[in-house]
Amino acid sequence: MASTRILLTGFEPFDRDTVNPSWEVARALDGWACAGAKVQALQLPCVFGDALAALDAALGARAAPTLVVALGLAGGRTEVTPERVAVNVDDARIPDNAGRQPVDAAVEARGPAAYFSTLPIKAIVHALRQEGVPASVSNSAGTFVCNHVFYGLMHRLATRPELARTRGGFVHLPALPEQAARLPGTPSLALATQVDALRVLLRVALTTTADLREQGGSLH
Ligand code: PCA
Repeated sequence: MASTRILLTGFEPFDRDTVNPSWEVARALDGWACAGAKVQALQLPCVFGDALAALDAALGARAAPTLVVALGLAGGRTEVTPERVAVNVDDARIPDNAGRQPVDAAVEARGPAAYFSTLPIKAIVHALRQEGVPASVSNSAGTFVCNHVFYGLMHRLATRPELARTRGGFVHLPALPEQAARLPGTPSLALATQVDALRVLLRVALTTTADLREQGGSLH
């Protein structure tokens, strides 16, 4: 019997698209059990503020989750990319799904400039590559709704006593082949591969206590 929960979030489609791999992956894993924990999938609106309200409702609804992994699409990326750092800024190049387009606003007015992921991002990348899945550490989650949710999540884990033992982070995913078919030249990864990647990622996140020390930086 799985006694703890993993909250796995994905986003609704945005920017006039009809599908978002992050939600397709999350919902495919709803109910999946791993290392004594069971996945609860949650869809977040791609809307500044509302996305964090939906996250709050799920965090508070039951006992604290062991692990929270938020997923999002990074169109143009070729790999599964665990994010290293969330920054305290909303700066939207395009409107969100409610037409909001904040510029240089803080995610949390009194929050620190940034938070690091508490997922073992190096061990995750290592394990994914060993499974034959392209993966790299990403050093920027951007400044749109994904970074907003990542920062908001890490702020909650850092400041709410009941979430002190919950690990969390954010992972950007490449587009799906059907999206690449509509936008030729876009890199993509099949849904089944992305779902398998998340199974590996969640297992590593639940079973790794100290992260690997392995190069994951970039020059720009
Ligand atoms: N990707 C966007 C927001 C929702 C999503 O899936 C981002 O990277 O901010």
